[in-house]
Amino acid sequence: MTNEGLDIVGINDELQDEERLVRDSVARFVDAEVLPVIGRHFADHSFPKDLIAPMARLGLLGSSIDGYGCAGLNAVSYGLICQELERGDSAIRSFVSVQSSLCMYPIFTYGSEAQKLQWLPGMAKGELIGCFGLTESHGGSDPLNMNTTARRRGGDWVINGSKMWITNAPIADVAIVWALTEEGVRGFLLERGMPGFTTQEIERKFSLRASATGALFFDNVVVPEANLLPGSSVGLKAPLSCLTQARFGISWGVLGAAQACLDEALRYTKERVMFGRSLAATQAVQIRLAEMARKIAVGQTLSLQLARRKDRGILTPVQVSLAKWNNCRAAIDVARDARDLLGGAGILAEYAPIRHALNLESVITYEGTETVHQLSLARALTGLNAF
Ligand code: TGC
Ligand code: FAD
Repeated sequence: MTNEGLDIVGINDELQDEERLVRDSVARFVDAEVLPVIGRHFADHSFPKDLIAPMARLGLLGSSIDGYGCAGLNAVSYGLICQELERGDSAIRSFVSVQSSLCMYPIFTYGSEAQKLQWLPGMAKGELIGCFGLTESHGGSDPLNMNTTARRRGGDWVINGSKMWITNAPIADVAIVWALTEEGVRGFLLERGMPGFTTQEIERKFSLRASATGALFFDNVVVPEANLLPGSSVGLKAPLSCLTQARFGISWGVLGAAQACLDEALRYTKERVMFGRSLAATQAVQIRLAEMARKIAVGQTLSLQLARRKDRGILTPVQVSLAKWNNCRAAIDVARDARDLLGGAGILAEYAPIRHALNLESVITYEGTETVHQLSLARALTGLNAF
């Protein structure tokens, strides 16, 4: 369970009863079903598919959507879900981020009624899995520079190109694919089994080993007009709006990973005796533990503030950039420091910090690298675009 002793700024007191209920039920699920198996999946480089159905039963897939079989929870609850899942492993939170924020959100927000009915109830039940294809191999930070094209042919579209680094690609039933049309970027729903549409798993990752990451290939895939997301405007606005949802969740999630690392560092340094006293009784170690707690508390305060703004409909993308940058940086620093405090034991699979630290190398890169978020904030400050 989340260690309430680590709740320095009293986040728990600021939560509504329903939000606490959501957090605690996800925390129980993570303790009972994620933590016992995640080390094996990380070692085996395999995604724990068996966890999808129980997560769906808890209402964790598309949890912010009202209707279509979804739970209709608020933004704070979504944040808490991400926090608890990532306390288990970033791969599990990644799966839920992609399913909920990057696939169900655009179908709900930009899809036709027929598309919503076709996909959302099954995705909420975890019977249908989605992925989101924006990045291409020649550079993810600048997604407008894409080579994937969609050309009209009669009443259909013909899609050619490829996407790289796509979470859930190997297991997805549907891919939200962003392609360049004559008018600009548009979003399409590509279904597994469409002729010319193939996926390939990326193997031998040192990070997010329990996540299924892959590439998407499109070789003259014929996609009916009914599979265009009709409500999305031309350009990057729609995909960026999906990223804002997912980045918000990540800003909460990474703090769960950081909490797990601080928990482990506290346990270990209290027990480990060095030079006749416990490591935790030395000033240098105490200062490092206090630094970790400070970073987590600041991140939580920021994320809760932004979640309340999200629920009031006044959250801006730049605010989310600040939180994604701040909290990912905080979490990776905490994880690396926790790993160091465990000494040689810190590289063993028995302890969580090395796994979290390795995972966070991906999390600080995807959904906009640290530099991308720094430049977004600086652009807002200066009015000058330095990308
Ligand atoms: P920019 O000027 O920032 O925005 C273009 C237009 O879009 C508007 N906009 C939004 N509109 C609605 N909702 C939002 N949330 C919006 N965010 C932005 C914006 O107002 C603007 O509109 P207008 O009318 O002024 O034109 O666009 P830019 O082209 O300058 O963007 C530059 C940059 C670098 C910030 C952007 O390209 C970027 O974010 N790059 C990073 C790409 C990235 O993050 N890729 C992530 C791929 S998905 C992924 O990694 C999933 S991992 C998932 C997991 O496993 O958990
Ligand atoms: P690049 O864009 O090539 O960046 C390389 C370096 O250059 C970075 O340090 C970057 O900060 C820096 N840089 C770039 N531009 C500038 C600049 N103007 N000034 C200074 N420095 C700059 N994408 C999807 O679409 N869907 C997914 O589901 C998805 N899942 C992912 C899962 C994993 C495990 C990973 C690792 C990635 C995933 N991605 C996904 C892709 C991810 O979003 C990209 O990796 C990310 O956006 C960075 O793109 P890139 O890897 O091409 O790096």
